[in-house]
Amino acid sequence: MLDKITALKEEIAALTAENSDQAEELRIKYLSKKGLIPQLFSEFKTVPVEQKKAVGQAINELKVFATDKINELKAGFESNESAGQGIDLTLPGEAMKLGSRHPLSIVRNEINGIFTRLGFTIAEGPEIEDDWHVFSALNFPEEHPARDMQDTFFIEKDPDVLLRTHTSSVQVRVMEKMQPPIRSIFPGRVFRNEAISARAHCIFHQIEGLYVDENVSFADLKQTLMYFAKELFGEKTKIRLRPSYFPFTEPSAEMDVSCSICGGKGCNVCKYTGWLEILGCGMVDPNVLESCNIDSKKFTGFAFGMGIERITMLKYGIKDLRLFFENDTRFLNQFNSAY
Ligand code: 2U9
Repeated sequence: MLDKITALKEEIAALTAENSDQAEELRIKYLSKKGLIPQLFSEFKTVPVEQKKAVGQAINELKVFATDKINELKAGFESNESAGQGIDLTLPGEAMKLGSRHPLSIVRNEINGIFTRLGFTIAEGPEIEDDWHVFSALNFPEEHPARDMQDTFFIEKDPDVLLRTHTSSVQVRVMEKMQPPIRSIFPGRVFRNEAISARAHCIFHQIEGLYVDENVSFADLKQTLMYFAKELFGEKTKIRLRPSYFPFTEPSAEMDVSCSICGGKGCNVCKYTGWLEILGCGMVDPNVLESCNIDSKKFTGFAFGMGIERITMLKYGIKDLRLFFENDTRFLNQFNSAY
């Protein structure tokens, strides 16, 4: 009898089950009323008196051992199978974190929107350019410093393969292909060989504009840019034009807007002048029109150009331009827009 109990104990110790049904079958086999262990209690009657104490103790221990073992098997499945139960599947899921638009994209899209509402189309062109489209067609004299290695990135030591320093090259490409009326804006990345600082970067973004047709005048330029400034900075914004020089426009001007931070009263953003310089502009030089096969006796045009980084810094009071390129989410998450 004691041998039988020891054998059963070894058998039970080795028991395994793959699910709770199998564990229940084992309980029935060993512990139910007609199970193997209760049967031992029946056989106990036949045990000689002198062995009764030891055998009785062994059967009781076996029962406790078998009960613990089978409960242990069951418990493993209960915790597995109940996973997923008790969860309310009708609850809303965890919200996915949405990204936000880059501030440069927000401002570019806003500027694109203002000009497309005025009837301008948007044109894009290559970032890798040749000397003609970046300089020669735009009336840059041979010895002009902007052609210098200091400012322009040349590729493979070939002076005719370079990274565009402005998007004006796209205007040239459009004018070469189309006759007026032309009314387009040209957003894009540009490259200049400059040391990176809080105010300058070797890669930045521009939007330039061009309107060429019969009888386009400086008054059209002024009116268009005044509308643009009021749309971007608010209805109360004033503009002023100061004479300037660019190789591709004549006459040329720089445009200031009244400071949107202090309303023109003077603050540290406008350096206590009340004005912020936001763009350059002018009437397209007749030489440039002729370079692009447009009759400068019949057509005139105005053009303008602005740096998106600069406008974004002024609009949001951002002090360091390098923040735009660092992809720090603590900076980027602060911008949210329908654009
Ligand atoms: C053609 C004819 C004329 C584009 C112009 C500017 C003035 C200008 C600068 C602003 C800040 C560049 O990003 S910036 O450094 N741009 O001041 N751009 S007029 O004139 C053109 C362009 C193309 C065929």
